[in-house]
Amino acid sequence: MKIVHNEDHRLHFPKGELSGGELVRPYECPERWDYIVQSLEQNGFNDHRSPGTIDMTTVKQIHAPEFLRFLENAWNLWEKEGFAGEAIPTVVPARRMQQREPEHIDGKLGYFCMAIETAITSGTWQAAKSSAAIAQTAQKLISENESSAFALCRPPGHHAASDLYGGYCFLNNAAIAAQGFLNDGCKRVAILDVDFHHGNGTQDIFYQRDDVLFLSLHGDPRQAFPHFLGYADEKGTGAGEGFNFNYPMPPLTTYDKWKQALVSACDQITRYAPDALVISLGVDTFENDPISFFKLKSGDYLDYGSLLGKIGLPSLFVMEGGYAVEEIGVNTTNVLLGFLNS
Ligand code: Q9C
Ligand code: ZN
Repeated sequence: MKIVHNEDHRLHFPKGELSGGELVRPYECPERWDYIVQSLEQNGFNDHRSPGTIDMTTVKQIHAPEFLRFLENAWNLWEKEGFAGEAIPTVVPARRMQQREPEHIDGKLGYFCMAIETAITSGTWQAAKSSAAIAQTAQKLISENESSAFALCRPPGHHAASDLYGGYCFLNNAAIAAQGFLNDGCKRVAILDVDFHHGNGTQDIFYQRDDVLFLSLHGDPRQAFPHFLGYADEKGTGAGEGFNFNYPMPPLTTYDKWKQALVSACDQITRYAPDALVISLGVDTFENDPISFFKLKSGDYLDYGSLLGKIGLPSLFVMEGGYAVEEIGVNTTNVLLGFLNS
C-alpha cells in the first residue's frame, strides 16, 4: 500500500489549545505524524510518496470561495492588528444574530468557526493545503488503479464544512478526495468515518447529495464533541435522503458493541455498491485516548481493518484523529495490516 505524506504539517503547530479553561499544548501535535511514520516503517510500509500540487478546482467544489479567502488571509489580518497571541475567535454568530461576514478579523474568525479550541498560526494555511493535496494524490493513485492507499493527512479534516473550520480541521481532506473520485469517473463514493468524533463537516457537505454515502460511528453528541450534530435521526435531505447514517454510542463502548455498528455500516456500503470507499481513519476510539471515551484495544484495530478489507472496494484511508500519541502508530498501522491481510 502506498503512503502519501510530507513534512509541511509541521508548519501548523499552535502553542495553545483552549481546553478545560486553559491554554494547553495542543493534542493535535506533529509527534502524532512521527509515531505513525515510525510504526509504518517498522511494519514494512516502505512505498512513500510526496503529494503533488493541490488541485484547487476540486477544493472549490467542496469549500466556499469566501471561506478559502478567509483561511488564506486570516493570519495576515490577525498580525496586522498587532495581537500577541495566535488567532482564536471570541465571538460567534449565535441564534438570532446576523450571518454576515464582518470585515474585522475578530468577527471573521467567529463567523467561519465551529469550535474555538483550534488556533490559526502563520503556517496553518500552507499545512492545510498540503494535507488536502496528500488526500488528492492518494485518491489519484487509486483512480489510476491502485487498490488502496493511505493519505497521512495532518491537520485532519472531517470537522471542516463548506465554510467552517474547527475541531483541529481546516479543509475537509476526505470530502475533497471523494469529490476527486467522482471527477475521475466514479458514479458513487462511500465515506466511512471511524474517528471517535462525528464527522460533522463531511456529513454537512454531502447531506443533500446521493452520489456520496456518508456513515459515521462516534461518541453520542449528547456527551461528545462536536455536540451539535451526529444524532441517529439525521438521514439526509432532498436527493440525499437515505444516504446519511449515524451510529452514536455511549461512554465506555467496547469493541464488541462498536463492531456491531461497523458491521451494519459495512452492509449499507455493500448495498450502495459504490465505486470507491474513503475511510476517515481516526484512532481516538482507543481505550487510552486522552479526550475520548470508547474502549478499543490495539488488537481490535487489526480485526476491524480486516472487516474493511472484506468489503472488497478500492479504499482510500485518510488520517483524522488519535491523541494517545505513543500508541497512535501501532493502532493506525494495525488497521492497514488488517485490511491487507483480509
Ligand atoms: N479538551 C478530531 O479528532 N475538543 N478532532 C477537544 C479537549 C475538540 C477532535 C476537547 C476535539 C476535536 C479530528
Ligand atoms: Zn476525533
